[in-house]
Amino acid sequence: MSSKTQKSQEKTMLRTLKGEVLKTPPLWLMRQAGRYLPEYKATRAEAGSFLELCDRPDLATEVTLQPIRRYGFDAAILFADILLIPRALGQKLWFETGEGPRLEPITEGAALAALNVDQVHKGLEPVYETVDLLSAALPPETTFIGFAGAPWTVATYMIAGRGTPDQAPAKKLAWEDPVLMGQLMEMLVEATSAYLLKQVETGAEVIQIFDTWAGGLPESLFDELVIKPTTQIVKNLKAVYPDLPVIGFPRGVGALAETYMKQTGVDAIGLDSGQSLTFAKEKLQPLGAVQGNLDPLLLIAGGEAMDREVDRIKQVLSHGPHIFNLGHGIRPETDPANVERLVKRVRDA
Ligand code: 1CP
Repeated sequence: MSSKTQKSQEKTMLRTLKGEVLKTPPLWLMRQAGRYLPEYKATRAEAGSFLELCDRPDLATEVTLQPIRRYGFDAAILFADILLIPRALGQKLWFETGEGPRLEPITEGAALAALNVDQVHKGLEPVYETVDLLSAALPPETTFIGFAGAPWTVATYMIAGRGTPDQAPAKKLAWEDPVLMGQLMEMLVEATSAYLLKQVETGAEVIQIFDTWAGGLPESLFDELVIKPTTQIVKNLKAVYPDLPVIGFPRGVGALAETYMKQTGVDAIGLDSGQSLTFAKEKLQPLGAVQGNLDPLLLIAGGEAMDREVDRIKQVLSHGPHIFNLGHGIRPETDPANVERLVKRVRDA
């Protein structure tokens, strides 16, 4: 074992992912780099646009480091976006100011055939350079998380051409044209596996797979669109890096979280704010580490209400491996002082 590996084995996040139960859980927050921080807004303004920020390794590195400097989180997550994969496959991507992402929707075979999985690395080169810069720049105690969107969640944007409240366009396509849906899933499994393997090769120590829209799928679609593609990606990653810790975040899946952990082979699972902590303690922690699940709105409210919930989450999950986090990303209107208070509470109380 090299000295670099030896040192990284001691990081609290990696220890927890291996099943160790620590008195103080490691802590990081989804979307910890983002618009609630004035320094993020300044760097984003310097970049000119969100996509330009993703494409500038120096600036993407800077915004990844900002919350680490400010709060000393135990993990840093690569600054990028789940929609960079469709763009690298050849689908046009842009952001409408104040609205969100837009893509040219994929509704038929011809649009899918125009995408090219063989060129995926080329479009993602700036991300790999960011990973490389970060693996040299991060403090030795900070775990470096790489990530990608899960095929189903990425497909919901590729098919609708934008974010949707109920993912109806993608669900409808899955029922109406399962063959096309299957081909899209296959392409995304291949591209995502290649993307994540390259992130690990370049320096990421942990991988998180974001399946934001996994909730509310009928069980047959859940199996086809969430379980199967995720299982294949985990298998592809572990075939090359057997010890790589993988965190799955299938948001909003309730009791199916247990099936997800058992079938996909992930080492840990992210808990959304609606997940039952008793269920997590009894059914999920015996299978691996759990991560979550403070309500991001409570981080806006702050104060003693937040303190009480932090204490409750820590207490209920204290008998098994636990990574403290939110149930979803930090919202832009969050006061950075509340994040400071949260960090103190998790670590000191
Ligand atoms: O204005 C801005 O600065 C852009 C806001 C923003 C940011 C900060 C977007 C656009 N993406 C990101 C970064 C990002 N996205 C990260 C970086 C690391 C971090 O700090 O966490 C990560 C992990 C993501 C992942 C992501 N992007 C997800 C999955 C997690 C989640 O939040 O549910 C999803 C669904 C996206 C799509 C996306 N990108 C951006 C927006 C506004 C959205 C949501 C679109 C929608 O559904 O309305």
